[in-house]
Amino acid sequence: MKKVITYGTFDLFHEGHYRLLKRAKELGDYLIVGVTTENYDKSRGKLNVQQSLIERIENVRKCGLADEIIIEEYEGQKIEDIQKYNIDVFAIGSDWIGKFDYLKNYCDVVYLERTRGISSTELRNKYNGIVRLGLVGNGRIARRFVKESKYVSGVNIEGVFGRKISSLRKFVEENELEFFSTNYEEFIEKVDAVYIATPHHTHYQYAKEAILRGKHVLCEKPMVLSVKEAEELYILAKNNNCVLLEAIKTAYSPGFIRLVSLAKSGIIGEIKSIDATFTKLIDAEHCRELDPSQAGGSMTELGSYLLLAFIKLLGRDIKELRFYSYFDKEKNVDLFTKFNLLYPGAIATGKVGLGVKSEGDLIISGTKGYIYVPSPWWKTEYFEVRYEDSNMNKKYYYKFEGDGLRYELAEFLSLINKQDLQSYKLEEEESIQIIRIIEKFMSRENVVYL
Ligand code: C2G
Repeated sequence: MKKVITYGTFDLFHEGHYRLLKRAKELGDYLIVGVTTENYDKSRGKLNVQQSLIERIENVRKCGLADEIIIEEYEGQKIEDIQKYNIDVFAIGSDWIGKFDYLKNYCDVVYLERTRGISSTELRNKYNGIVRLGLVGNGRIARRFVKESKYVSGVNIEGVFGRKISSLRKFVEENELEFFSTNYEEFIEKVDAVYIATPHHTHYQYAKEAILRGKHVLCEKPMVLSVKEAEELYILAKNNNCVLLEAIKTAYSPGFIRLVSLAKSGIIGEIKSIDATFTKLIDAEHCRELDPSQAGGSMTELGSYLLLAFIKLLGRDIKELRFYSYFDKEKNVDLFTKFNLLYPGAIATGKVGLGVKSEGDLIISGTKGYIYVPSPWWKTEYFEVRYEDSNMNKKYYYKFEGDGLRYELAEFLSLINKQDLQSYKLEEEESIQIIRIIEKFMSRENVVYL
């Protein structure tokens, strides 16, 4: 008897799951399905799983394809199961290609092509709670986003919108999507929500058109480049019952959320000063990050992360603002900017650079002690609370999974599911204030030239 095994979360059981199990079963005579526990999913960084283990097991049982159902509880279990159950074939979807090659020492490993779209109405009626998402833009970040999305339950990336057919075609093949389109209206009709990852200056138009057609929008930072546009979009989103979320990934990561609550709990006394740095040396001549016609520059590219930390920790009441910048004079883009935000009773200093390198850490100084977050603080994972008496120091660790895009996606989906238009992790007013400061910089108001 040929025995096949496969594993999965099987949350919100759908046609993709069914087709996978059917083809897995056809590879042998007896199919064992491993369903993941909540703890195991947590440990592998899978977010937004909506059904309980019992419900998910029931989903698999009801489909009638499994001869036996087991529970996957820990890392390394697959090897043990394969030996214990005398397995001949391990099967899994092609979104995991390569990942399970190590099992070839124990049995055959088969990657079955994943089911791409769930957009046809026939299938659609059967789905519950799965958001069909479209990507606006097919650059580096969109690619990373697709990879991260497999760690978030309840979403299927259906298609991509862009301008160049040849690169769109390649993107769709490489990322196993259902479709691409160069026509925004047509693209928008096929999805429930969009992730906008195009150059900054194009966000506004894409977001607006999506919202006007009732689609939820997750938009890369800076969402837009002026307060007027931001306010307009947030109002439009509300009127159209759409979630509009700015994708500053740090804001949604567990480590950063804990850091903010801890710092504000008084553990270091009153916060008097914050220093944050984020630099990323860019050497390519013709890259978007340094292109003035695409709103490039250190502040527009990286400023949102620092401003998020300052506003989360010290609030929106900024009394004075000054930027000190080193510009590429020909291009009129800032290669480095140091800026001060003066608050009543506190000061925040940020440094961003695309042409200057520095240590990317964050220090929150208080009247009783300080918090040190080592580089890369924007992927907040580890930090220390330090005091004069070092015996009192404390260390904190929260895993930051992957490159963090899964956190913003999980928050976005959870808002859609709860029909909640506002995230406490990044409130509308906070997002607008971040954009206000970037806009001030772009107007060159309060800029001192180095
Ligand atoms: N799948 C598919 N098509 C989809 C969605 C999922 O073929 N549109 C496949 C996946 O590739 C996987 C199975 O269905 O083989 C279960 O998917 P999930 O429930 O998302 O579980 P997953 O996170 O892929 O579990 O130990 C767990 C496994 O390593 C993977």
